[in-house]
This record gives sequence, structure tokens and C-alpha cells, in this order.
Amino acid sequence: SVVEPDITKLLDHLARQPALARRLGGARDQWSAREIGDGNVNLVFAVHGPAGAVCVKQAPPYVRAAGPSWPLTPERVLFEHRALVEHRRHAGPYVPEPLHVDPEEHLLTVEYLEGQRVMRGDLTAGARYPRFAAQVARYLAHTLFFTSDLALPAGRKRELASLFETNTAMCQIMEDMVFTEIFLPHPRNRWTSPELDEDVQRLQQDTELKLAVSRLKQRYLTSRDALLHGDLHTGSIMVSEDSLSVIDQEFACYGPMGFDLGTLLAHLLIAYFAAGARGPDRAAQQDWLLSAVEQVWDDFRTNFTELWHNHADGDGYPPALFTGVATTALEAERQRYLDELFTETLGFCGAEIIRRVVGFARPADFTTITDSAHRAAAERRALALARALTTAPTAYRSAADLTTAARDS
Ligand code: SR1
Ligand code: MG
Repeated sequence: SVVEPDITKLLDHLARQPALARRLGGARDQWSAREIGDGNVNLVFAVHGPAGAVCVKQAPPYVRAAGPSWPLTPERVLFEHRALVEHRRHAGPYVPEPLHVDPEEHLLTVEYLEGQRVMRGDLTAGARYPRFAAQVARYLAHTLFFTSDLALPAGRKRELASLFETNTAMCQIMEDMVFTEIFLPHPRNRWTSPELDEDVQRLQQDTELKLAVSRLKQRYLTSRDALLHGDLHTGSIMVSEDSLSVIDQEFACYGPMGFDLGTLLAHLLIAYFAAGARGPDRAAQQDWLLSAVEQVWDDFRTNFTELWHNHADGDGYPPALFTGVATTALEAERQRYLDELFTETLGFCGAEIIRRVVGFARPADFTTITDSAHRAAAERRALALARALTTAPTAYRSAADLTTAARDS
């Protein structure tokens, strides 16, 4: 059972921080706090005062969705705060402003995102966002490029990476949940549709798939490519018609860029398959979701290439080595790098889809489909695509190949 949030303690905390108290305005007894979190890990409070509002995240010493029986270090708010600070330097418009972090009470206060809503909830209700793909692609290109060796001198990059090296407990959740326990008869595994029992059995005996996923796990464990968000699903994105913010950076770590890209594409594809199960009136949303999948990758690639042309200040690929005719060779190398990143992205995308169908953390996209047969059909289509992506990612040369495969799945 989850412990009840202590609102009095929370308001006392805010009252002790002059800058936060000023932002809320008025006196403490004019403030109101409401728990608004719907994630698996933390409690989230919206606090309103006469002059303004703030959002406070509280990390209890356990997993919110499981309660005290599953302990988890509350230090996670410190990593979230660090990632917010670093990512905001590179992708300011898309990362909320961190206002205060309390390492003793494990409370993180950030700006209140007026007018924005959690993307996943809106997607299940049929929403489309015309500016989403361009905005999130820009966020990804900037956060990943500017924290990589392409942009940073090696010493600075190592220093930065070392600040996230000990986010061990959060990384271990991913290592276990995404890459391992779904392939074992683990007590945390669950799937919503009993029709999937045989599919899960088959999956757990699928050596080719287990090898492919283990290869990806090895990348997650060893790569120090860039500072990742670490859990970039549609529940970590707040949106309005024209704005977007990326929240919930508690899983931040240095790792393979394809992990963030693949997670995001996975959740757009999950939303696509789920929308198909909700009936024919969702066809336009399905088209939009697949066009978003294509645009996220294509815009990311364009943005990232442009950043590499204009901000190659790091120790990777020193520009001094590639002057004159060698610039053509460097350009070919950039495109090879991005082709490989696309392949890696598809692998992680498949692994994320699979664990969201048969693992502990199943997304509302699927769980809110009430018709069990329709839900199972959508989940089976998602699983089929995911297996293909993870075991044979090089079969897809472009994002258009990916969306064609999704339609055919
Ligand atoms: C115990 S946390 C379960 C999952 O929820 C989060 O959003 C992460 O994706 C994690 O794997
Ligand atoms: Mg979260």
C-alpha cells in the first residue's frame, strides 16, 4: 500500500524557500497542493498560490506503483535535477526550469507547466499535435549532440558523464525490465490479455530475440555516447497545441543515443497499434502517428547533421583532420554514423515495445482498451513488429520503411 502524501510537510518546505514562497505569493494558508502524478515512480504535486504555481516532485524511498515493498533510493531526484540543468542548457524551450532541489527531503521543485498536458493521456483520447514531431526531434538532436564527444572536449565530457555514473538503481531498473526479466518467468511480468499466454511462452524461448536484446543490453551497459533522458515515453512528455516539455529525467545516464530515440518511437508505435483497436474513427490519428514517427527520425537526422557541421567542438572527429578534399569523406562518415544510429534505434524500439506488452510497466494506451480480443490483437501486431525490428534492424533503411512495416504488421 502506498503511504499517503504529507501535504503539510510539503507546504512547510515551500514556505522555508523564500524564492519559491515569493513565486506562489500571499501567505502559506492561501496555498493549495494537489497530487497529480500518474507515473510509476514518484509523487507529483501541483501547488497554487495567489501569485503563481510550482510543481513539486517527491521521491519516496520506494517505487510509487508498488509501494514500500519495492524500495528505491530517493536520491533519484538529484540525478533528475542534474539532467534538467544540463539538458536545459542545450534544449531550453523544451525542458522545464528547475527551481530548487532538497537533498534531505528528496523534493524537486520545477516550474509549473501551464496549459500543457501529459501526452499519453491525450493520445488515448485521440489527440494529434501538429508541432510535436519537429519539436521533439529538435530536443533530441540538441540534448544528444551537445552532451556527446562530437561537441564536448574529452575532459568535460568525462566529468559530465561521471556525474551520472552512480544513477545505479535507476539504470538497473531498465537493465532488468527492458532487457532481462521479460524473457524469464519473473513474478513482475504481467500482460493484460490472457490471449497472449502462448505468445509470451514463444517469446521466452526465442533464442534469436534473446541474443539481439542481450546485444542491446550490452550497449546500454557500456556506451557513454550522450546524456540520455533515459525514459523518453509519451508519459514523460507534456504538450499543448504549440508547445512541448520533456519531464521525468530520473533515469538519466550516459548511454547509447538510440535508447532515447528508440523509446520514443516505440511509444508512438504503441499508440498507433492501440488506436487501431479503438475503432475506424481513429484512422486519421493513426496516419498522424505514423507521420510523426517518420518526421521525428527525419528531422532528428537533419538537425543532428546540421549541429555536427556547425558545432563540432569536441574531441571526436577533429575538424582539423578533415580539410580540403577530406571534407567529402567526413560527410560520408557522418551519414554512416547516422545510418548506424538508425539501426540501433530500431533495435531499442523493438525491445521497448516488447517489455511494454509483457512486463511490469504496461502503458495506458493498451490497458485502457476494454475489449480483450481487440486489445490482444493490437498487442500481437506490436509484438510482431517489435521482434522484426530487434532481430533484423538492418532490413529497414529509412523511417518510411519502418512505418510501412508498422502498417503491414
Ligand atoms: C519501477 S518503474 C517501471 C517503469 O516505469 C518507468 O516509467 C520506467 O519506464 C520504468 O521501467
Ligand atoms: Mg516517469
